[in-house]
Amino acid sequence: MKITDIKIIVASPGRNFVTVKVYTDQGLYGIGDATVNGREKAVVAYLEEHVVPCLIGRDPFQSEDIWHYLYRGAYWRRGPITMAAISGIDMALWDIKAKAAGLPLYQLLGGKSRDRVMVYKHVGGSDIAEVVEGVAAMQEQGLRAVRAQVAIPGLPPIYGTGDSTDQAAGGMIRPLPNEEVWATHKYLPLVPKLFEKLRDTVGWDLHLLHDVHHRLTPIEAARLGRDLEPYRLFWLEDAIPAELQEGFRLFRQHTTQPIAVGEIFNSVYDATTLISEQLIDYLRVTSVHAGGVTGLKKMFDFAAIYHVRSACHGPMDVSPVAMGCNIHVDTAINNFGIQEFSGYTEETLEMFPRAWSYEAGFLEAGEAPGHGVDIDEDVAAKHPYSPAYLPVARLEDGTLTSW
Ligand code: CS2
Ligand code: MG
Repeated sequence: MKITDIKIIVASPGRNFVTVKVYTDQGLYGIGDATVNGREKAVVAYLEEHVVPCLIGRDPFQSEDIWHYLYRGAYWRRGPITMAAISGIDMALWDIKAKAAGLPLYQLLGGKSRDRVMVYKHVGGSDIAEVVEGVAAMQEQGLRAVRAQVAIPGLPPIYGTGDSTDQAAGGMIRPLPNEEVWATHKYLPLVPKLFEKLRDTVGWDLHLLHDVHHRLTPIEAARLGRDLEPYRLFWLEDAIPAELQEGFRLFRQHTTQPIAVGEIFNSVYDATTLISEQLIDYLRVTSVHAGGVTGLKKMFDFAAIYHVRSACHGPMDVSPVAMGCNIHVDTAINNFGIQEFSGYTEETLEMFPRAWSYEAGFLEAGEAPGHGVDIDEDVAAKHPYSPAYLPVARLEDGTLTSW
């Protein structure tokens, strides 16, 4: 079999998605996701100018060799743009291989280690009462795990704190990023109050999670971890900037709160210290940003040696194609932890016909050959690309800060 053409489709059914379609001389094609939120066109150029011309005529079954050809062969390794491009191609190649075998992708990755995968969804609100109500409603819908975020009194609405303005567009700002204000001293005392109220209301069976969006220093994160210990969170996510692997030593030594990180990682080298020193419990890499199915498998197998479990990033900017690949990997590996699933707009679901399904807190991969997700190009054509960005955060005195 030979690759004959590769098409890159950019569309915005509510969010911008970059989708790769790899064609072969046998009539089979494969689909991949190569979306980098807010930097979509950079991946398109990388693929069209530098990747596609090198792959025409190659054997699509050689996914491992093509992965290394694009990774090592480029000389310029790693980075979100390079790795999203590799991810998109890699997903499409695994899709072709599994379709040719007539098998769902998870069968090529070792078969089923579980029938369905546990997910967590998001609840936010402008005050504690609203969040508690939302989490209780999720529990009633059968969710086993919920991420809870609350707006911070005294600050204007800010991304990821749970204010309703944040939920509407998934936090994306058009056409250019706005600037938001962050104040750690207003946030730190609030979060334990939220989880105290949540435990009083929803009890101890439901898994509760919280995302800090990289906003604390290691010692601030240590304090938050300690203050949250009575409420036994499933995890505390992205408490400190993810690139400071050594900072997790300080954080880890002060709290028994399980720690999750990795949604911005694109290579195992981002996490070798974190994993080998057992500074984290959950690795949040996802197929679209960490090198596709091949990248995820390598990273989760390495993590398994140190008892670190998987927790693929799955917000709405991870397209249903990457979600499909995540679910197949989640189904096959032994060290699965949990899968994030924040849901999609109706238009997005219409644009990506799929075999995976969600029901009452669990996702199932489905039995269609390949990863089971396709793209409806007629629907895509109705939703042209529209620039959108995540916000930028500043401290109250104007200093630019992480989020
Ligand atoms: C978040 C994401 O899902 C999460 O845990 O941190 O929504 C993240 O903010 C976006 O993926 C950024 O594009
Ligand atoms: Mg996150």
